[in-house]
Amino acid sequence: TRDRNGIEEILLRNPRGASTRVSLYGGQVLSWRTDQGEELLFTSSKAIFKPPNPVRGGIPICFPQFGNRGALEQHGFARKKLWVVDGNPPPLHPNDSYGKSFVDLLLKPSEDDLKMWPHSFEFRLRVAITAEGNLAMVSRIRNINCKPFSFSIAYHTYLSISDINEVRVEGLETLDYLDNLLRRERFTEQGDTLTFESEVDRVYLSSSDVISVFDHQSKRTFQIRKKGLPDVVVWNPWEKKAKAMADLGDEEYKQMLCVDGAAIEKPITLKPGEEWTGRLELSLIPSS
Ligand code: TA6
Repeated sequence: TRDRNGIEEILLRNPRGASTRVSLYGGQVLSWRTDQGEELLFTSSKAIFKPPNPVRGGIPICFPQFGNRGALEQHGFARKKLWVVDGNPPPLHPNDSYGKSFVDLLLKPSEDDLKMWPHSFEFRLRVAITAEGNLAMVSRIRNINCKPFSFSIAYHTYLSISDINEVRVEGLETLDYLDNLLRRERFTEQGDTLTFESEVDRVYLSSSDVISVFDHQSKRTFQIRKKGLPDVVVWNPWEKKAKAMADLGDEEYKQMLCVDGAAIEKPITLKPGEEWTGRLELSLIPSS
């Protein structure tokens, strides 16, 4: 582990050298590197690593609310809280073991959080780097109190790409989506692949569990596999929005694309004692 601004970061490495780094601040994955040490996630050169700012990059966890419609601040509070390492988590499902290189983090609401969102929960996050070098994240959210609650969630995944003009996303064709740029109106994706020529801010609904992102220049193909996360957020701020964001370089929108496994359209409701599990696994498909 190491400290950045007094916040603990944990480095996970697999036998071949692939690695991921997780911060206790926000339970946020900050880095995912190949065996050769290439960084696969984007972090803004102007990211602010100082609470209570969210860190612009890696994989912030948007919980218990995605977006800015609802009682809470944009994307909820989980990404701004200090999580703790849980040395003795309840056993996970056998196919969630993900090998030996993992860390279990735990977030429980503080008194202040309960004032904002009066629901007692335990959010257990396992982050692992698998033997194959994949980045795996398993979220388990349990309702601890005496009344049901609902939440939306997204793994806000900033993929590092060479050039947004030469990226295409597959797995979203024919889906309906809510367009955040058009008052969240519902449309249907007409294209047989998604490419980018301007700002995109959409929530694709009920997608398949595998999404592929082809980065033409680097010949990299990211594969996003998810379980329990029916929706996919696709976001690129493009030039105008990027210039207006203090924690993003003016030209850096060209090197990032958010493709987030999420549950947004139909928030998840948990009865007391009930637990929800959401899984995300990112892999790099060797260039064909
Ligand atoms: O990705 C969807 C979105 O809600 C965008 O509208 C944009 O606001 C982005 O998330 C980043 O949000 P943030 O609060 O991290 O600046």
